[in-house]
Amino acid sequence: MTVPPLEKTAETSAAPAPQESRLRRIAHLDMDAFFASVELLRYPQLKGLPVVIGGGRRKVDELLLQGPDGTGERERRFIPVEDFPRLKDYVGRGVITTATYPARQFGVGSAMGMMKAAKLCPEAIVLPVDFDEVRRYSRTFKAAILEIAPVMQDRGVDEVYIDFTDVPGGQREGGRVLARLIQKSIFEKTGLTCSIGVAPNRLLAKMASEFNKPNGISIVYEEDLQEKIWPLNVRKVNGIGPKAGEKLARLGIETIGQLAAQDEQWLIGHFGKSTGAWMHRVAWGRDDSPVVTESEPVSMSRETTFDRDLHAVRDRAELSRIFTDLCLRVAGDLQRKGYVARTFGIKLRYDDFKIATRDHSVAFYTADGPTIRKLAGQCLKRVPLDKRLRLLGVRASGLARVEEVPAQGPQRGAARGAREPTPGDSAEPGTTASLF
Ligand code: DCP
Ligand code: MG
Repeated sequence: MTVPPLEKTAETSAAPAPQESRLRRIAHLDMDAFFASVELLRYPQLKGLPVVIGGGRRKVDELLLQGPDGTGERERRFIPVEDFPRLKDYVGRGVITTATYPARQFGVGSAMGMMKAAKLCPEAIVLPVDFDEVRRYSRTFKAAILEIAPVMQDRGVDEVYIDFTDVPGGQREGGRVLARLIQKSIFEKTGLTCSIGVAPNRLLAKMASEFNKPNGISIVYEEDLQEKIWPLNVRKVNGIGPKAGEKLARLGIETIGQLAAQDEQWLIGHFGKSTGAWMHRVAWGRDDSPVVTESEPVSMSRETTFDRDLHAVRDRAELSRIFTDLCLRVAGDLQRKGYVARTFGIKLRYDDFKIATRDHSVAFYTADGPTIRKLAGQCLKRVPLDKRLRLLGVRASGLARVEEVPAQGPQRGAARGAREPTPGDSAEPGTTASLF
């Protein structure tokens, strides 16, 4: 029997409501204590204990596997808790990358010096990060989301935005039903928990995902602005950093509500046209930015504006330290995100606001900090360094995913890079610096 066309028409009109009548529902998902949780999968005996991730890449794994007498192989999950290294025994200048929630109860957390943390929680177990493992889980949890909701924006190793608006179930209970499904699927595939905030836009979703951490869901509607968002500190707005936060505090503005109460023109007067207007918008919970399904990044960079202008000769030591730090940060970003690069460059802004950039490509890929320092350092020889500097930046481009290029020893790479002739090396005699 054939279906008459009329019935088809009837079916169409009974289809789900058109897009316009749906609420925009955007989720922000953030993994809980991510690097630490990944370690707990490997060492389940540490569950519920204070654990911090930090310190250099030590051979903790091998030491643990061998046991105290250095002989024999031990299975990871049977290694006694007493054998793990403790914070109280740590000596060095390392900082904590993240901490499990039991460790956070002692006041220990991200970016805290390990020796300082040891005073707060001496018995906390210390493990180094395993970037390969972290990346593997990062890919797995994102793949689990994409099976359920196709519009996902990657925001780094442990967080994503997801557009729930047109996903089946995305509107039910304001997004809670779909959020639960995603949490369940991620847990089944990885054994890891995450927290999800669902809101009318990315701005509010990002704040909401923190409300019920760990393993929580929180749903925010437009009408919740006053009750749930306005009491928060302005620093909870993604984009208001320490400097803007301090300036707002000096102006007597601590909460988002206080920010919303300010006249837009007054904010523009203090922060400039675009930032002032943006602050006013975000304080009122407005954000139209779409969830963009991104392609691969083309470059990764770090830059810093100095507190005071620095001179290449007189402030050489300080500049050199900052430059090295930027290179190591770029290396860290590449490693964390699973990339290697073969073009490295620098950016300088002089005290007259003129900008100079140089870059340098080599025949091998690397994400090694000292190698990047050497290669970017060569670019410095090709820029004038007689004026004071306001800003210094380091950029890596020509990226490839680490698993897509053959393994190469960074030392060999560095040596080759250093020997490569670079056009323009002879420019600006007298102002070139082997300084850095
Ligand atoms: N990370 C880092 N350096 C920092 C902060 C974080 O390398 N200064 C790493 C370690 C974290 C991961 O990034 O595990 C994700 O950062 P989050 O801020 O999301 O922190 P966590 O996932 O660890 O904890 P939370 O449960 O608060 O999200
Ligand atoms: Mg997280």
